[in-house]
Amino acid sequence: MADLFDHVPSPQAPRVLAPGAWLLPGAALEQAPALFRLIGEIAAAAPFRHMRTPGGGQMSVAMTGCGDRSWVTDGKGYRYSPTDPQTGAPWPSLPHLFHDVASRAAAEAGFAGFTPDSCLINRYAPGIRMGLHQDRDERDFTQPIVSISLGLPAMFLFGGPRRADPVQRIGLNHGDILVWGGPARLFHHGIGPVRDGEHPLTGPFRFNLTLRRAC
Ligand SMILES: O=C(O)CCC(=O)C(=O)O
Ligand SMILES: [Mn+2]
Repeated sequence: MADLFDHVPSPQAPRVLAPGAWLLPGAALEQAPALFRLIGEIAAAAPFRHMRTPGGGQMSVAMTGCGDRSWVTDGKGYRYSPTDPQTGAPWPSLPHLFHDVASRAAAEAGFAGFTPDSCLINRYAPGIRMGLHQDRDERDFTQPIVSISLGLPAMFLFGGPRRADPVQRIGLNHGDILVWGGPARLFHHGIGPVRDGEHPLTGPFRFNLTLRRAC
């Protein structure tokens, strides 16, 4: 009967991508259904939206967030806001499960004591990508970024401190966690175009939870 389970994904050994950067394959598989349910609850209060960029464009990735503050962009720039500009209300609180999964992953990657206060939630439809960028709107760069992937697979582009540095291409699957901090904290990164597909949990989408210490 073993072959019945051959295709059930399971956590695999962590892989170092650069000093301070780790891929933890399948580390959130067990919690994925609960994480996805919580995304639905958050989105009921703070709906996914396509935010404006300072340059007048629009983000193609749909976003929402939770926590004491969440990342926003509009004509005034990039920043963390304690309230959802769309509703004027505080963001939904950061679920304990988000906190626990992220802080356990961070510890596994060598960042013990990570206490996120913010989570940006990204939703990618097929064809949508995220260009190379740095996460640099947080106050304390000694704190890592923890990124949890759910649903459709994607290609993570992981560069270096300079925009022109060579880029590694790392396949991300449902339940994978990435952690980058320390010497890799300001490395450029992005997501290649998500391919068409249908995931049993998330349907035609990839979701990404990015847990941060914003303040
Ligand atoms: O979707 C991802 O895996 C990366 C998201 C990201 O880099 C961000 O939200 O800043
Ligand atoms: Mn980022």
